[in-house]
Amino acid sequence: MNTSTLITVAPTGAEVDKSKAPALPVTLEELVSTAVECEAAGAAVIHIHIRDDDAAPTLDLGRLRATVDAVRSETNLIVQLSTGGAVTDPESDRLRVLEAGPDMASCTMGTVNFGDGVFMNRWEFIVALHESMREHRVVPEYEIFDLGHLTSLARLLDKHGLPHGGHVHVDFVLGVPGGAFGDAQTVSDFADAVRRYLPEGTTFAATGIGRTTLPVMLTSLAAGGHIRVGMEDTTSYARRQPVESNAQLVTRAAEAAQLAQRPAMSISDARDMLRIAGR
Ligand code: KMH
Ligand code: ZN
Repeated sequence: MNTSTLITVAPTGAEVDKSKAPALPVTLEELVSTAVECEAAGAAVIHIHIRDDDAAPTLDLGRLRATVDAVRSETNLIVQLSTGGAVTDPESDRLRVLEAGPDMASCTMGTVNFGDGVFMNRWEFIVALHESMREHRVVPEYEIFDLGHLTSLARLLDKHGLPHGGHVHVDFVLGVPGGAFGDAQTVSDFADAVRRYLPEGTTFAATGIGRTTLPVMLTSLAAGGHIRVGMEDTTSYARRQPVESNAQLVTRAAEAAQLAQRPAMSISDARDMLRIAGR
């Protein structure tokens, strides 16, 4: 059982509309102040998607570089860029994200229906991303939306070797319409599959979309896993109570971790666990 809990914040995402969730950080200034608050509340990793001047999702490399620099200059957080982007983003742009020089990047392990869209992740693309991350010395977080994505990860590691740093860390993203259910049994089943089929020492985190946030978070804590929270995944704090800020979600996650006697992991312990060199 892990002693402390890695808390990742995913503050923005690509799907939530700023006009419907005014607390969503979409400008660089909003993102940096969110990062500062979430670090103080107990987050160790920030999973970043950026927006353009119209608050639409973008993978513009110049903006990504400026974002990495700004978050690094104001916080010690581990900077994880999304290579998932939005469902409309081409593979070439998603691969180029690594050129912005993050500590970590997401790597989704398969295609999944994503609401009315399709989040496309072909096998050849996954292999290219995995290998490019190694070349760029970026530590992956493997995103698991469905059980078959764990099968693909076992195959990837078997055929193409361990990622940069040698540690394998996965994140279950549950409750997406088209992916696995966001409930306690699914977290337990996925955690069991990790133990049975992935390298010893593999760590997992979990996040639940929308109203699945709490059962997924609490089960992950009970199962020895880590947690991701943020407005990318939920904009409701409770029934009829919109999220006021990402820090509010991180604070609740840190309190739950404390209650489980697995308090929020320090950034330096997170770097050790994920094998990310210090800056
Ligand atoms: N926005 C989703 C299509 C990731 O960041 O890598 C993909 C996503 C996963 O959010
Ligand atoms: Zn994301």
